[in-house]
Amino acid sequence: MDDWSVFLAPYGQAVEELKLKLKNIRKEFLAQNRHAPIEFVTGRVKTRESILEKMEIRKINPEDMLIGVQDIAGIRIMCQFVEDIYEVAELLMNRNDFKVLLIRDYIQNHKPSGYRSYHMVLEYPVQRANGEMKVIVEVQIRTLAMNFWATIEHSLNYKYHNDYPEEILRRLERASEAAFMLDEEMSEIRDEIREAIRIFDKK
Ligand code: 0O2
Ligand code: 0O2
Repeated sequence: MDDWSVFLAPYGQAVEELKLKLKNIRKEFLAQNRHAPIEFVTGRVKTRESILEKMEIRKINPEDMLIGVQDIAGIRIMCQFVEDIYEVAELLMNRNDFKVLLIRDYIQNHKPSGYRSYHMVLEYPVQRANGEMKVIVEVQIRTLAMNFWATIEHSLNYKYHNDYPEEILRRLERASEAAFMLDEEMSEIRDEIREAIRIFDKK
């Protein structure tokens, strides 16, 4: 193994362990016939090339890499409803197998690009052959609609490198608002369903 593989190995372990734990939360809800606030989970470890590229773009010195690049290990949690995002965040905050270091709520304050998502930076302890090691993990929690928008925008970025023509920028903003309205509509429907169940249960 080269130096990078050795360096990245604990990050890979953290991602695998967290994915398993989060998927189990979903299973637990479903086993109890409850609505699962987690729809699905993905995870990845940033590649060496991608880490170096981010450092170059953001002018991060090598000694500041661990502070400057907090998403070497990344987990993405997809939810059906916006309310689920906050339920998942609460669940994560109450756990004692890792520490939540900081939260960035890009739902209450969406990015100028139109990006919406709820980010948590965790300090996750992994058990290695030489003892415990604390790894920084970025968790992004978003609805399926937010994920749809972010995935498309991310792909477009490969072509435009953040330098979008006015027309594309305008369309992306509109698409972001449309995705947000879709989430709001779905939340209304969710409330309707809950209300219907309550009425049905009373009968
Ligand atoms: P299931 O129950 O088969 O869906 P690994 O290969 O070990 O790195 P993993 O989890 O297999 O890890 O792959 P990854 O890429 O991290 O996560 C992909 C998971 O997200 C897969 O689930 C996909 O099925 C699931 N997924 C992707 N898109 C969607 C979607 O639109 N809806 C739903 N419900 N799930 C999606 P698994 O883990 O294979 O489990
Ligand atoms: P990749 O390719 O996903 O790994 P800062 O911008 O300095 O306030 P920082 O450290 O960049 O903060 O973290 P931030 O912005 O909280 O989260 C960074 C990650 O969020 C990005 O990782 C993306 O995954 C996602 N993200 C943030 N803004 C956008 C956006 O406008 N569009 C999309 N599609 N994703 C976004 P990377 O490393 O930039 O990219």
